[in-house]
Amino acid sequence: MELPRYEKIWLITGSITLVIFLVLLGIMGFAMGFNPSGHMKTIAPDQVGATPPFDKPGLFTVADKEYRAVMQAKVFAFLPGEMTIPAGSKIHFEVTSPDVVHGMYIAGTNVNMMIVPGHISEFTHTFNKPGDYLILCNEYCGSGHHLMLGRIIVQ
Ligand SMILES: [Cu+2]
Repeated sequence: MELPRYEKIWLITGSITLVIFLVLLGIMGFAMGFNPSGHMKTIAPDQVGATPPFDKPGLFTVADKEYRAVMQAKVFAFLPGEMTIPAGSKIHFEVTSPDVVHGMYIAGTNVNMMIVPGHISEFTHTFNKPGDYLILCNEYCGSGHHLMLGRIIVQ
């Protein structure tokens, strides 16, 4: 069957675009480590304050230069709001929300999670460069959304 010229051009352009998209998706997923942050772990949102480990949010040492950050994203703060680690440290983040949907984006990194009530979001990141890393909520969560900030100080 002979296809009209413009239809051929359209099909070839579409196929090439699809291949480019899939290659980029593969590079982002496998080489750059971009992954969905949800690990399908759930928690009762109204029981977050009474459910370990979220009843005691904080930064816990796992090994040398390896930490576990148990965090709550709530209106309108991150708990803990400030963490200090040495450069080259790896942090395993475990974050949940007791109220509404929040975001957790750490500026200058690829840490960018949606924090959904009832779910535990997890992500691991290694902070190689010393500096002051800003944690931002990037899901509009209410009137104090713009005040919802945190800090990670890498020394
Ligand atoms: Cu917010």
